[in-house]
Amino acid sequence: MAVDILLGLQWGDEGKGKIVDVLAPTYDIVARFQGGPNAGHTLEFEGTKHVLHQIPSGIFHPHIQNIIGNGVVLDPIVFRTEMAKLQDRGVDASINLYISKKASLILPSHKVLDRVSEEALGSGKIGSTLKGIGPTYQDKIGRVGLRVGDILADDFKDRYNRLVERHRKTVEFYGQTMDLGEQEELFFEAVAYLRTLKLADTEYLINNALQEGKRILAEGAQGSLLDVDFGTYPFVTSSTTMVAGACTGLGVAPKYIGEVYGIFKAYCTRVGSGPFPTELSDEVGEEIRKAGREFGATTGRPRRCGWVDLPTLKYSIMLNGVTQLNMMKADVLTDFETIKVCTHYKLASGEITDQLPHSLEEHIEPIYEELPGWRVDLNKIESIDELPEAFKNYLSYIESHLNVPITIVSVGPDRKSTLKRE
Ligand code: 2SA
Ligand code: MG
Repeated sequence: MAVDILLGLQWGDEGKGKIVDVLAPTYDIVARFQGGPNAGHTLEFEGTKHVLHQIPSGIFHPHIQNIIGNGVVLDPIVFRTEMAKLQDRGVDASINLYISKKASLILPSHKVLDRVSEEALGSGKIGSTLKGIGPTYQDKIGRVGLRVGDILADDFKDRYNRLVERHRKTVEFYGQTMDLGEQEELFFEAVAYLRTLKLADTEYLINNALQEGKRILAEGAQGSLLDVDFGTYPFVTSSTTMVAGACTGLGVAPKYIGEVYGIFKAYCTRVGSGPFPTELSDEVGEEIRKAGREFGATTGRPRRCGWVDLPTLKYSIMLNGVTQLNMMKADVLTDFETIKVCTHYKLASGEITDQLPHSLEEHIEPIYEELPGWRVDLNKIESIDELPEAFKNYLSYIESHLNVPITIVSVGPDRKSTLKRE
């Protein structure tokens, strides 16, 4: 009787969607607890690729109940498109999808606010996905936001108008005008569609399921280093992306938390602005980007690439209580003669440490250990025993530093390129 949690240990895009998809068949419920359309979870199977933004990655399995929890910010317009895309693939998500009445609603005006606020920050911008995430969470914490359950009230339109008026004043404060164009119409059409779905008090659904001994998987979005408290603030997203977020974002008591799967890539990427100690701004970084097809699943932005960074991984593991590690995209490093691993930082003061300083924005020199590459196309490998020695050494090296077992290794985008190591 537990809720297992799967989350990213880096800056997002670790490949969480793929692992949820692989683990999903053993669960009864898959739930999203934070974030919203800023997420892009890519799943590939039977030769096709599918990107999910707000809908949990268990949706392709008809026996699984999928829950959009109260901690999520939901954009009805994006949601409707997502549902239609699933329909095109023959998946009727309305059957096994439940949406918390307490989830926050992203209004078209939140997206305008997101853009205006980024423009005002100029070169100091966060690099947000412009999906309205920050402004919607601001309204939630400011206690003026609208929630999914509100769409059932008779005065929803009035409340909507009042909130948009507030937003209009803020936009004007920035010296801009708010033109919502056809977005408002699309929003109300999407809201009407949302009313036809299973809106629920999902905290009861989850807790009742727990009592019945059902298995629940909570699917994190973004990554631990984008957490609003512990990430590289202010270059973070506006939600709690760590384990604690699953408790508040679903209504689960900490005593029910079971396994915590920490997902990380064999290297490291980041989209948007902010510090990234092991970033490679040279041709090596470019090579990783090409080989790993590192472009944002939501915005298409090229991702910044670098070597794996053990101090940040240790930090994320510590704060999340990770019990199992999953290493993703190891196949991308096939062509490298040597692979670098950052084990420590040299801080501006000269101190050498494997702990994160207060701000990663200070000048940090990563200290690397260099390991031999494997030069074998891992993509073709179907069992753990066939893995080349050099790659096995890379795994043990990382495990010995992180003190958590790597139980899954992914060596290609497809479902079947997922090797279990237990
Ligand atoms: P936001 O939009 O307010 O949450 O942006 C704040 C920061 O959080 C980063 N962020 C992300 N980083 C990686 N992946 C994300 N999802 C998409 C994907 C991103 C994309 O899966 O590829 O397509 O570009 C994601 N969402 C938010 C963002 O870059 C800001 O640094
Ligand atoms: Mg992603």
